[in-house]
Amino acid sequence: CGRLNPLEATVCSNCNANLVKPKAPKPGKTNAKNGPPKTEKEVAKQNLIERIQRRFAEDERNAAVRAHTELVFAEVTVAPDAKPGRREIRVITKRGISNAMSFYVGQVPEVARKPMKTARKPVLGKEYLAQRKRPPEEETMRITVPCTMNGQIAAGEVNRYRFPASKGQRLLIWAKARQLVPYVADGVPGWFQAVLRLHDAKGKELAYNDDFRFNPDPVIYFEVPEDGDYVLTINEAIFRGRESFVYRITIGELPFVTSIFPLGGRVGKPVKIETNGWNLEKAALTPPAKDAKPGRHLIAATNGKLVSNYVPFALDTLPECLDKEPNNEPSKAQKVSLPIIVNGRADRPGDWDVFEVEGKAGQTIVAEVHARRLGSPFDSFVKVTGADGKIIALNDDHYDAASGLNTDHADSYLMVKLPADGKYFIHLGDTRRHAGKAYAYRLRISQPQPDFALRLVPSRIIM
Ligand SMILES: [Ca+2]
Ligand SMILES: [Ca+2]
Repeated sequence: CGRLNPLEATVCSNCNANLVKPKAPKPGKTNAKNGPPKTEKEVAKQNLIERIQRRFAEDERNAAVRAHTELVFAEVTVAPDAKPGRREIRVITKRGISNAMSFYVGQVPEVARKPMKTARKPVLGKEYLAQRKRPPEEETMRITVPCTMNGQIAAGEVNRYRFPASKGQRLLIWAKARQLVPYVADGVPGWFQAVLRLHDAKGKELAYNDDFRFNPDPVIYFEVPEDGDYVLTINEAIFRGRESFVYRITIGELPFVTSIFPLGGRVGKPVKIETNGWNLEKAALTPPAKDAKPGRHLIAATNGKLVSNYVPFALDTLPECLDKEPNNEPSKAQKVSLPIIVNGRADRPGDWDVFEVEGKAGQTIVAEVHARRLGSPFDSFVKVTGADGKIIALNDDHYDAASGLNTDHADSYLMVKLPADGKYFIHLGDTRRHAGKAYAYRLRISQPQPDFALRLVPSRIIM
């Protein structure tokens, strides 16, 4: 039936067929039939075969999901000068190309837990049978900071990491979980909803994070209050678990950008970017290259060899300006001429930014916000009023099929045909009336800009 069984098995665990025991050569020895390996390449090949055979022999897979019963092992060598960041891995076979999986090149020493061997099918009322029986010595792993920890979460499991830290250390603890496997088809929610907790040596909880803003992957910034041992734990929010619930947590005094302002600029024009975040004193943000094209670019701050998280930065071709207070009502509106992109932010709770434009009867104008799509927590709400104060158009959220992992379509878009010549006011605020340094936006007010984008779903086709 093609099922992979342990080497010592005599009967297939799937179809009960008798199995012929493979004659696996012992490590370091060779099969007499083939003779001794002659070249370095042949030795390497034989070692690889032995490693693969051991891997399969050790695997006792009885996965709850059929997709997890087929295995591919890949060996990856990271070049010493490889830039930290995300790569894509796909499996190419005669039958086609697989979907892409994320693989990250890290920048600090790494540790990995033993892979999960079994996740027996949960049965209603007997979920405990699906829980992995991890040996006690595997529950807590000792690490030294900085470190990137790789692991997997089984049902009901909590993984612990114990490390010594010194007073005054400013630790960034940053988990990747949903970023690694964004969608699990039969999960609700359809991803590993990771939760981080930090405890002192006596077990007192010192820090906790479930989501970082609207991103389900948690981030903790922790200033170490005294020398001692600390324990970091990771678990699933409702203690679900399975093979695909993999994580990477990085801990260290690493730079991390929490927000930038403005969120973008005009192609070819220099722009001064304000950067907020953690461990950024000696870090410098690298803006897009001078000849970068319009679009969304990912930029990061670097501190020596250490690279922060990447944040989006938009480049557009239209003229730009900054939001100028006071502009909270039509009588104090900021006058702008079209087309324009306004870079602004909600400075204080309840802030409104109002912009005045001169319109012509029959003219069509568009007001579009880029905020959430550029990593801002700002949840925009836009309305257009005439000189008489009457609302002629409004929008809270606009669906954007190109918005990727972001399922919270908080950015606004509206298109309105002006009824008469005269003044019009575009009002912009945060739906929840929140404010702060991070609550930045880019508001485009312009004529419609017809365009199209072609997208292919799914990301692979097997003929
Ligand atoms: Ca304002
Ligand atoms: Ca909104």
